[in-house]
Amino acid sequence: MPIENEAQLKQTIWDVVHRTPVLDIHTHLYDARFGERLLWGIDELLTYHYLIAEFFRYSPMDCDEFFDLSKREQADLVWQHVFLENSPVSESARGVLTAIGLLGQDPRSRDLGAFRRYFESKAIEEHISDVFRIGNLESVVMTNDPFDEVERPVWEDGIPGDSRFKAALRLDSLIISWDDACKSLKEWGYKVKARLDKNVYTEIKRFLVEWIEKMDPLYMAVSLPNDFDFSDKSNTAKLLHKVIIPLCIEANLPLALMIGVKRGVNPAIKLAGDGVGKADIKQLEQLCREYPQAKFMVTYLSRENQHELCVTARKFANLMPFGCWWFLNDPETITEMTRMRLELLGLSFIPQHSDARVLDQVLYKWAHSRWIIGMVLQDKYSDLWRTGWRVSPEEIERDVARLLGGNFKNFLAR
Ligand code: HDL
Ligand code: ZN
Repeated sequence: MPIENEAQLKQTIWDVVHRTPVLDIHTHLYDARFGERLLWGIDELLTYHYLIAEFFRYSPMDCDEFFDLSKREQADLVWQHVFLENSPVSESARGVLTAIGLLGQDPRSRDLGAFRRYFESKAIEEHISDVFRIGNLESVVMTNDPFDEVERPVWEDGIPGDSRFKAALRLDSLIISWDDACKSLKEWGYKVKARLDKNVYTEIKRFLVEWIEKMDPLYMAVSLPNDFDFSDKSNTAKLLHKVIIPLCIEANLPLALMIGVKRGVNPAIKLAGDGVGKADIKQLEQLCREYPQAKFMVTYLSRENQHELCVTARKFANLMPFGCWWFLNDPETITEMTRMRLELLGLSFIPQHSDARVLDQVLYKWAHSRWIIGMVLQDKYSDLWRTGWRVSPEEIERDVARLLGGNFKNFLAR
């Protein structure tokens, strides 16, 4: 049925954005096979490191004293300070309430005990299916680390996984701290030494090929500090050029570069203590120019890098910008970035990923993002409408499917 006017156009966009299943391309979720690594429930939601950072802004409590408490005691304190004594207006706090509301709980009750009883009444497999159904998720991509002592045995045992959870091979443990990784690889029987040379590169490649075999990852990924220099003589740079990028090309796997984190700005608050720095876009320009056959999925952590990422993506078709990462994952910045990307890149980008660490977070992260992406698309298609160009409902479905998963799948298949 053709769209007759702007009101119908906006309604069609809204409906399509909300009924199109999402492929969530970067999360820290795990399927049930990984046991304790799969976080879910209200106490995990309340002790998300984003909320812990906010707790310490309200409470003078000593950090070590807080972290010595049980998860439940920490959650009680976050609930008290971030939700009850101050209205939960931040994105992370509001998100908890959106998530439990979508699960049928009543945030108006403010009854933390009732929320806990709800989650205690759920079996994990049933809960996973509920979350995927309510969140309208096609699948999520995990962050998988061969050096993680809980993950390793699960992969080595070859236990079949849940097809809704895809793998991504995360490289930080291997290439950011090569000296530590080298010790582990030696223990596992690889002929490596701290000083990198051709033979060591060959062994590292063998290690990675074996893990690609085990995990069948959709891509490889690494997060890099804002001041990382691909051309320097660091082990990380050498390993990227000598092993990682060539292997990504050979295996036709994208390399996801997540650039701009300053790890441990305040180590006292642990995971919550990482900061952000603006990176030099010249690094990415050089990389895309030097490796035209490689496929780079890139997200920057600094708001100040977003426009130049869009401009650089206009220069290189092998560069796929993705997501509103971490400190950018809030309505104000998602709106700005999505609008900028549509205006500079059309539909050729991946607007969002959840980065969820707790299963239930995908509910709020995607509910909030669908709302914003829907609002921005309504604006942009209205702008298009005013030129006299007409779009059909099928074309809107095609376009939205690309943004919420199709562009990622096409980039993998390139
Ligand atoms: O390096 C990453 O993948 C980041 O997303 C970190 O895990 C960070 O702690 C995070 O959870 N951001 O949302
Ligand atoms: Zn992440």
